[in-house]
Amino acid sequence: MKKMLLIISFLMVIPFVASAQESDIVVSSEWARPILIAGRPGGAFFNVKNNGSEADTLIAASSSISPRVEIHTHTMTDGVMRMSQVEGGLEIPAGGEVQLKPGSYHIMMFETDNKYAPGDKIDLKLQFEKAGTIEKTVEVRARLQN
Ligand SMILES: [Cu+2]
Repeated sequence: MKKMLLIISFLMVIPFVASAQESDIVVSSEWARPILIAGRPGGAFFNVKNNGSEADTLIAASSSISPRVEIHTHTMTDGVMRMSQVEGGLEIPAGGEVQLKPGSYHIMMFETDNKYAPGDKIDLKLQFEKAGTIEKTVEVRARLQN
């Protein structure tokens, strides 16, 4: 019985340590588009709020479902909408918020390992210049829900 209590108290220490490193960057409303065919690129979206007094930058993203994850934006070139990687990362201004959404900034996961339907979960690791790595479990949805 004593041994059991010791194990439980150890387990309770872990979440406490994790929350001690609370950052100024808050990622919310995360979701991803369904991936109908394995190997096809998938898109992930979320809001990033910066509660700090200094700007931060989303410099990289990764996921276990993809060997290549990029931060993208849409730009209009000669009347044609194109996607391209955000150069130098995506800046989140001090006290500001940036929305990643369809037709705008988004996370693109290439060479996906499987197909993903609504209700499935995708892990996403977001690396910020100052806030460090923020891990999210992103739910696959048919469309954006407000
Ligand atoms: Cu893209």
